[in-house]
Amino acid sequence: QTPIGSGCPVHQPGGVRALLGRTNKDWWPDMLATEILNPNGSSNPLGDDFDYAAAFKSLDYQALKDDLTALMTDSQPWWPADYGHYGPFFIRMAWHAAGTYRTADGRGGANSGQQRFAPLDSWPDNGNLDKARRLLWPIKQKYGNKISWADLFILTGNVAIESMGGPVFGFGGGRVDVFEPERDIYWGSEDKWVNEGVQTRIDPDKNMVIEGPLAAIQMGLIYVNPEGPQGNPHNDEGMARDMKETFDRMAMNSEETVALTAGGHTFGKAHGNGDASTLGAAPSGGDIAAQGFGWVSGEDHGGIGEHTVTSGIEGAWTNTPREWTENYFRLLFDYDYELVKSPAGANQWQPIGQKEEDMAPDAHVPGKKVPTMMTTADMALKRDPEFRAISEKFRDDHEAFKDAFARAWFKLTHRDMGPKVRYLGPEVPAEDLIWQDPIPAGSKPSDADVAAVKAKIADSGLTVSQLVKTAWASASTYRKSDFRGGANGARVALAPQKDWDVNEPAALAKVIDTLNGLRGSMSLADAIVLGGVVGLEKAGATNVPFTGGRGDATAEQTDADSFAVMEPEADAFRNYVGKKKLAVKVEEMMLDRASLLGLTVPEMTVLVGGLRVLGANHGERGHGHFTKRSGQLTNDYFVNLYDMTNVWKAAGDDEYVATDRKDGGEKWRATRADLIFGSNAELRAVGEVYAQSDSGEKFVKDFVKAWTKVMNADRFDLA
Ligand code: HEB
Repeated sequence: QTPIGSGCPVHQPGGVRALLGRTNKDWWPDMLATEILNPNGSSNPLGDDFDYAAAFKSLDYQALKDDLTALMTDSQPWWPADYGHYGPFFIRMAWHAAGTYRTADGRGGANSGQQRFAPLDSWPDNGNLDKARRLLWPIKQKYGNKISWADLFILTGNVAIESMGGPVFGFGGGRVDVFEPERDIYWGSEDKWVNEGVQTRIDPDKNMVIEGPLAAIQMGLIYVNPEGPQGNPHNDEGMARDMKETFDRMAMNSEETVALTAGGHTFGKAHGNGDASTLGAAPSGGDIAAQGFGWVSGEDHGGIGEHTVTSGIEGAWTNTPREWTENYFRLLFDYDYELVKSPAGANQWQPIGQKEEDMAPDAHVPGKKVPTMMTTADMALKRDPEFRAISEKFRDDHEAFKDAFARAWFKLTHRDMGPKVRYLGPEVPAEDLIWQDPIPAGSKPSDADVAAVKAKIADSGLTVSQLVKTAWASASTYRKSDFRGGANGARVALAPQKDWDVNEPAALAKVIDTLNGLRGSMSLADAIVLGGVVGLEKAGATNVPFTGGRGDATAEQTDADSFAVMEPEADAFRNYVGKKKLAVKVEEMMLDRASLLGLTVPEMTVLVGGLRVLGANHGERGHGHFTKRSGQLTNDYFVNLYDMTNVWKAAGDDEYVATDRKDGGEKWRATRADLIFGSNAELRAVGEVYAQSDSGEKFVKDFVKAWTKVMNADRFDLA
């Protein structure tokens, strides 16, 4: 594992890290190890049969929204609302829930309610959001399983915006809660938080770019450091660069970035009116009596209300912090700003010579007026030339700003929900949006059509290897993290996927052409999957299930750039390694891909073993092709891998050769992705089951089941 700060050139954007990095146990050694009770799965108390979509449909949606609206102004003594309105606080909660999303692996984001768990509940940037979530508890308690926490966070953000007169584009429910931390998410390997001065992740002088899939600039932040790169308020260029890079990694362009930041900071205030050093531990390290609250103030006044310290920055952005107005850009442009320190010692910018009517009301002391402020990040919206042009446009055209904010907010909060068919509720916008990866509805082919196309594929001369590779290429892009990719839509036939090296473009095009020539009215997406069925049946499997009804997307419905981040740098299932030097081991990438496909260890194992003997390897690569009966679905892969007459030796970069123990003759070649099934005790234990003499039938059955799971992973239309 390469330490951060080494400037290692393999840390390129878009890379994948399956490593755990720093884990909750590393951060909080005293945390109760509940995971020992559920080593194989989930601690979900609702059980596998719980159908959230059905529960949501029985929700009295308007009653819930009315309760949320009332909550906005129902100030509680244990956490008094600024300006008598919790709206801004809840917007920040929703934005921080959604804002951990990153495009490279689709992980993070709002769709599972992760903000309730470590490490996110204790990230310095999520300071005091424990209170926001607790304010929602009576409502969650009242509506129970009909609204998930994950949906509630986002809906509350929407209601907050609406209740302050802001523009909202819509809401889709359907986020299913998890009940434990998602341990498959890599959040970085640094052992210090941002407030402990951890190294910032972009540093041109040290040749450093943000590592792998990460999207935040320092450990414990959602995006950028509000005070400037590494806290330096004078690095204008670096501030804008950090904002562009981090927002890009969560699928936002500069216009969306400006709209979101300005729109968000139209509301509310920052909190730094006190001494940050008196704050107690974050929730995950907090005292048991604090009952999940963190950052408890050690000061006599309790550190609430006017004394709150969160980011350490103090003050409102506008003179009207509980209303949607045009004041953010007006104040940004109408004043020059000077650098000042908040009471907590943070760098922030204050308007020079501010008129009294432009000052903000104090959040708690009636009648008191205080200067407004801007963070260094806000200042970038006028100091960076590209941001400035957008900001000026929004200042001059408020309707354009409103529309851009509403749309960007909708995208921010729904980007990780996948296709629109997954959205629930009465406020789902009718308009299709390109980032939803729209797919026209398919129609289910009749049994007769399926049989006819099947027969034609079988007679087409396409080989088992061609059919299996093509179906795998199509379906295996799926990722459960943000529900993108998969066979539906047949985007494997469109740019950029058709040109990905891993897909062997020329060979793929031939198969697609042939399938297009014989599929009749069946969608290409269905024909590709049906081709896989034919391939498996030719290889000896029987009763391979097929569920038609996929649609075909067009190039216009496909945002090629947003698919580019999904290109695999390696694919152990096809024994493929691209030209780019990998930041992590190929077997770690295999684990990462299997996790994104939602596979278990046995499913991953049986798929690799089966795909090898079917001839699914990339190109002509014979590595791991441990069989003399190519194209037949047998357990030869495991039998030969565990054969003690072989001696394995490294023969080059990620290449291994097996020779016969007696005569020294070469027998097989393999990669790390093969040999890991022999060297890792757990993978070996599973592989041995498939190599046993009693497993022939089980092997085929399990392979077909896992294969079908991958082929149908994106069939949300079936649920
Ligand atoms: Fe924000 C707040 C920063 C973006 C919305 N912010 C805030 C603060 C800070 C910030 C520092 C303060 C906190 C305390 O409390 O202290 N942001 C920031 C940054 C960024 C941002 C740096 C990037 C550039 N925001 C954002 C967005 C949104 C927001 C995107 C949405 C849309 N915020 C917000 C709000 C608030 C804040 C609403 C207020 C809260 C209260 O009031 O509580």
